[in-house]
Amino acid sequence: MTFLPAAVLLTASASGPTVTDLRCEYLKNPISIESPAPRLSWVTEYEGRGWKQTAYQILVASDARKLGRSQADLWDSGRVASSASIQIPYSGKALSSRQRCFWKVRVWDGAGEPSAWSKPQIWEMGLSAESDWAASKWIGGAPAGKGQPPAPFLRKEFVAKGKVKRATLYASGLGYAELHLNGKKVGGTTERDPGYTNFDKRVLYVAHDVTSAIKPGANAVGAILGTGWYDVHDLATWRFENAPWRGRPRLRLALYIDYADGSSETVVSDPSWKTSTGPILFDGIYTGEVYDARQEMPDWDSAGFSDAAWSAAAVMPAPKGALAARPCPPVAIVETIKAKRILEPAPGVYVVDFGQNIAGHARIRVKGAAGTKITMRYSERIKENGAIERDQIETFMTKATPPQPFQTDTYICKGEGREEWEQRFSYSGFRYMEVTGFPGKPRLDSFQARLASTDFESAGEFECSNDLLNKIQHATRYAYLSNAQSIPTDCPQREKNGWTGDAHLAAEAGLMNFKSASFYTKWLDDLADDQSSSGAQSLIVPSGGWGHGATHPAWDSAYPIIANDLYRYCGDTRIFTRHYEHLRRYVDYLSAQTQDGVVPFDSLGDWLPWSTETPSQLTSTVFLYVDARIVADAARMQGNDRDTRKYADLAEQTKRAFDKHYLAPDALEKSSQTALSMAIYFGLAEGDKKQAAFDALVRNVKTQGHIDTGILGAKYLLRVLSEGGRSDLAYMLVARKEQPGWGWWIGQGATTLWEDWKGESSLNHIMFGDVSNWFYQWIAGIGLDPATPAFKHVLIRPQPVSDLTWAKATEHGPYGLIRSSWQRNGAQFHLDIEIPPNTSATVYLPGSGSAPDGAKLLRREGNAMLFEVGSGRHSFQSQLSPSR
Ligand code: RAM
Repeated sequence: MTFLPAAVLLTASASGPTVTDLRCEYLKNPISIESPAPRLSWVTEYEGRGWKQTAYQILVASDARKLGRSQADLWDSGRVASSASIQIPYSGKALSSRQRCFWKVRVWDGAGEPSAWSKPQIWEMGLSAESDWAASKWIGGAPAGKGQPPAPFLRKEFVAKGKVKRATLYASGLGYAELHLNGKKVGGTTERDPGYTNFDKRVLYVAHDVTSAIKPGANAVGAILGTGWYDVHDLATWRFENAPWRGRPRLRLALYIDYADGSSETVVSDPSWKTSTGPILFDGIYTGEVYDARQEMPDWDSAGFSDAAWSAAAVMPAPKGALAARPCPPVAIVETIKAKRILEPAPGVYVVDFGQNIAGHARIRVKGAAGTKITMRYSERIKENGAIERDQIETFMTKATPPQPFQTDTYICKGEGREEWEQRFSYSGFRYMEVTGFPGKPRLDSFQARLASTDFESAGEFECSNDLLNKIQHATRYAYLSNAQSIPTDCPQREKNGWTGDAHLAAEAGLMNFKSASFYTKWLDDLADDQSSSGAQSLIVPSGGWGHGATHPAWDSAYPIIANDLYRYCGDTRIFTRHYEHLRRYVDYLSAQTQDGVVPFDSLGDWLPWSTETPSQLTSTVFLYVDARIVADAARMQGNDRDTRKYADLAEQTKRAFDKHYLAPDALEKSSQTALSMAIYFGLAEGDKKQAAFDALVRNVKTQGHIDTGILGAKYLLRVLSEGGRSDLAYMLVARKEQPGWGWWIGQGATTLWEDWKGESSLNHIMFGDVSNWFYQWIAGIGLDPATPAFKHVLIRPQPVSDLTWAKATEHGPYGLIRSSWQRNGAQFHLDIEIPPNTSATVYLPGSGSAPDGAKLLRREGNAMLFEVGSGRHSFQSQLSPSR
C-alpha cells in the first residue's frame, strides 16, 4: 500500500516472495484444455506486509528442458507492468491438439525486485478436432433382446512396441464408462465418468495420463458401460425414459501412445473390440445396481485373458452432441465413513446407521455361500422401531406402474471366502441402509459408506464458539457435496435433478467452501445447451424435455446470477463473453412478458415458506431487475454501449414499476421478510424507502422472533440484517433451537440441510445453504467487496454478537489465503487477520481501538472503526461498547 511507511515494508521476512498454486482454467496441471487461450493464474506467498505485484512475466515452452533454460518457444509475455495474477489469457503461438505446455511465472514487487521463478507446471490441450479421434468409432455391447440387458464389458488387446514416453487415454462413455487398463481401473476412485450433459448438444470426454500403466509388449484396455442419464429406464421422475437422446450405452476411446523412439500410435475403439456381459445385471440411476459376483470374469481387463466366448463389439451411432473436454473435476469417492451402529428391527433385517447423511453408496464385506443374495435399501430416516422409512423420498418410484425398486443395491455372493463389493453406476441419498439376506450377523466393519461427489478442493473453513453454528456449517458442506454430482442437484435421492433455483441460491456458499468455479463453468454450458431459441429456459438443467413449459424467473435467473457470481468471486469476465447472447436473450424473453413493468404471472417464488407467502409476481420482478442489471454490466464490460443503455434502462423501468407496485409506505409494514430483504438487498428500495423497509423488517423479525421465509428470503434476510448493523438479529434467527430454523433441524439430528422448515420431505437439500456464506462473510468476517471482484480488496467485518466469544475462518481466494480470527473476553476484543500479497483490506473493527502498525485509520462508521491494511498478518485490539 502506498501509505505504508518504508519501515513496515522492511518487516518482510528474509526470504523473498514465492509464486505458487499455478492454475490453468482453475485447474492444476490439467490435461484436456479446450480454450485456444486458456486463462492462467498464480498465487504469491510472502510473509511481509504490504506486498504488491507491479509486474509479471510468464514463460511457456514446448518442453521441460527449454523452460528450464527459459527458452519460451511458445510464449514469453515479457515483463508486463500489471498487478493482475488471475484470469490472464495465454497469448502465445497457436496450440495444437494434445500439445503439452510447460510454464512458469515470476513477479516484481513495489521496489522493482523480481521474485524467483515459480516451479514449472504444465497444461495440455485436449482433442480439439473430430479428426483427433482418429478412426475411433462409438461401440457398444452386442445387440440385446427385450428388457434391460446387463452392463456391457468391452476389451481390446494391443502390443506396445517399445518404451513409452507418454500415453494419454481419451474416452467418452454414455451414460458412464469405467475405464480399465492392464488389470486396473483407470482414474482411482472416480465414478460416473465422464459426467452429465444434454447429450444431444454436448458429450463430455475424459483424459488420463496413463504413461506408467503401459508396458512394452501385450497390453489390454477395456471399459464397463453404465446407463446413467443416457439410458434412464427406471420409471422415475421427470420422464427421463423419454429423453430425446436415450439409447443403449456406448463408448468412444482413443489411446495415444508416444514412444521414446519418437514414433507414435493410437489404439481406438472399433469393431475389433470384443464384448460380453458380466456380473452387473442391472444398473439404474434411481434404482440402484444388481451384481452377481458369480458372473465375474477375472482378469478380463488384462492381456492374455481368453475372450474367445465374447462377441464382436457393435458399432453404434454417434450421439448428436459434440465431444467436449470435461472442464471440471470428476465425481469421485471423497470420503469413506464407518458404520456407527447396526439395528435389527426384525429378525434378519439389519439397519446400518452411518451417522451422516450423504450421497453415494455402501461398500460391503461379506463371506457367504455362492448365490447368497444380499439386498441393501438406502434411506434417510428410520422409524421408531429402527426400520427404514422412505415415504418422503420414494414417491415417484412407488407411483410408477409397476412400482420400481428405489435406491436398492443387490449383491449375489460368489462364495469364495471374503468378498468385497461396491456399486459403480448409481448413487443414493442416505444415512441408513437396510440389509436383508446377509449371511450370519453383520459386524460394523461389514459396511462402509462411500461419499460420492464432485471432487472439489476445499476452499474455506469456518468455526466459532457456538457449536450449533458449527453443526449447521457441517450440514451445509455435506448437503453441498451431496448435491454436486457433475451438475448441482436439488437432492441426491428423490429427484437428483439440476433444479436451477436451488443452484443459484447455494452458489455463493459453494464458492466460499469449495473451489467450485470450474464446476459452475461447466454447468453454465449446460444452461446454454438447454435454452430454447426463444430465450426460454428449463426448470431443471440438463432436461430430457421436462420443465420447458413456463417462465420461472426466480429459477431461470440461475443463469445470469451464477455467471455474475463467477465474476464476483473469481474475476471471470470471459464467462460473460461466452454467454452474453444467451443471457441477453433470456432477459428479452422475460421482459416481453411484463405488464406495467412487473412480471404479471404466477411462477415459482419464495418456495417452501414457513407461514407467510410472498407473491411470486414480486420476487419474479426482483429477478427481472437483477438480470437486467447483470446483462447491462456484462454489456459494459464488452464495450457494448447500446446494450449497456438498453438493459440499464430496463433495470431502471423495472425499479420504478417495483416501487409503484410494492413499495408504497403502507405496503411495507405488511410485506414479508422475503419481500423486504430482497428489495433492500438488490437496491430496489433506496434512500428513505430503504430505511423504512429496513425498519419494517427489523420490527417483523423482532415481533415474530424467528425466520419466516422460504428459500429466497433465507438467502437475503441474514445479509440484509447484517449489512444494516443488526447481525444480532440475524444470529438470533440462526442460533435459535426452536422451529422454524436451521438450529431446529440440528436438534432433530440433521447432518445435512433439509428441504423444508417442517422436516416433512427430503433431508438433503442445499437450497437453504447460503447461511454458510453468511458465517464466512459476516460472523468470521471475510467479506467480498462488491466493488472489487475476486477478493482483490477484502472487507473484514467480524461480528461479535450475542453469546459468541470467538469465530475464525480461512478462505483460499483467487489471490491466496485470507484468514480472520477473533476472540472476545468481556469487552476486550482481539482480531487476527491475514491478507494475501497483492491485495488489501478494509477492517471494520467493532468498538474503539487504535491503529496497530501497518494499518491506517480511515473513519468511524456506526459501531466500528475502519482501517485500511495491506497484505500480511495484522492484529487489532478494541474495547467493545455494551452490546444490544
Ligand atoms: C422440488 C425440488 C427442488 C425445487 C422444486 C421447485 O421438487 O426438490 O428443490 O427447486 O421442487
